[in-house]
Amino acid sequence: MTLSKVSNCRSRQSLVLEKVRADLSNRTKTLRSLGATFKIMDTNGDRKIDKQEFYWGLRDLGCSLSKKEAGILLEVLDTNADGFVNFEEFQVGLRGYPNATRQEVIDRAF
Ligand SMILES: [Ca+2]
Ligand SMILES: [Ca+2]
Repeated sequence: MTLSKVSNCRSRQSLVLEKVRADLSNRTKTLRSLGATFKIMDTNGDRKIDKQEFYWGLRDLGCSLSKKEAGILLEVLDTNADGFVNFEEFQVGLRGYPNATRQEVIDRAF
């Protein structure tokens, strides 16, 4: 029972992530558009996305998740577990790991 619950939860996480990746695919093609998307979601401009910003930001971008789903996804993306998604976590979550060249571009852009 417990085991199947855990695996259901895991597959739900990846389903939600796949949905968001698909819905945002046009916005994650280039680093520039990904950065713009991040800035749209970061409404208070502190360079990290909290739960509220994440939920409403995704809705604004046409990707409607429930608050619960948005919360699950934020936890998936929040790899350092500080409760926020920073740009690096956002980028890694939606595109995969940055290579060295991309990281340099990010360092210069932010
Ligand atoms: Ca913010
Ligand atoms: Ca984080």
